[in-house]
Amino acid sequence: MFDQPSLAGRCEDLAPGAWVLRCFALDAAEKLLREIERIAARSPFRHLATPGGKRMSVAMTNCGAVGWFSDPRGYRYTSIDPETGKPWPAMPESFMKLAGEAAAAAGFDAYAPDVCLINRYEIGARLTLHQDQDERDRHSPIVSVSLGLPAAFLFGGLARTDPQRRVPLVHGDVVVWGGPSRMRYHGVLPVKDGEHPLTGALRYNLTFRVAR
Ligand code: MD3
Ligand code: FE
Repeated sequence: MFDQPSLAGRCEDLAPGAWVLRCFALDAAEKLLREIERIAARSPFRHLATPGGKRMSVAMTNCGAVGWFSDPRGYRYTSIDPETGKPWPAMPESFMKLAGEAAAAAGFDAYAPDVCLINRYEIGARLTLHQDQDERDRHSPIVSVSLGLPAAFLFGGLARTDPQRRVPLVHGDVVVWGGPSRMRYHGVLPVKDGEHPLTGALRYNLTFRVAR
């Protein structure tokens, strides 16, 4: 599983169960960005409040059968976008295709995510160290796709205080987090000032999950 010859040079293993697929989403990137615009036209990006009442610096929206949401009552998945009162936009075919191909490249067959959380980072936006533990299914991998400005990703262990590694993630990189890496602590350092030809001063990250 770690040394598939067809992926030599493209598939880096970060840790058991975690693979970086460099450039995997490059060809699809422009199509993905157009889909993000269509999704955001129906369920706009918003800065959610944490249960502690702080405004998150990352703006978020979702597509799929459910969407991730946070407010002073807590973190949860909802089938209706609380801001529009309507279902979250459907997951585009191009999202499903890319996520399925990435999961398969890392050895996970028949990947069927029911949500794609879309994060939008302005310059300086960051994600503090956390675990993704709001999904009922903790066995299926999470697939993440980076678009636009680069970022430094922090990759820790299963305890908050475990040492962290910094992994640079650039436009087109895809990461698959499964098995023993699924519950690792992780975060994103503040995005540095810059310009990307396709996104300007923004970074986007898609995270596909099996939530229900
Ligand atoms: C490692 N997003 O939305 S994706 C998140 O770049 C989130 O926007 C980051 O963390 C971003 O929750 C990082 C990479 C990622 C996602 C899930 C993981 C890394 C992970 C789950 C376990 C271990
Ligand atoms: Fe996360």
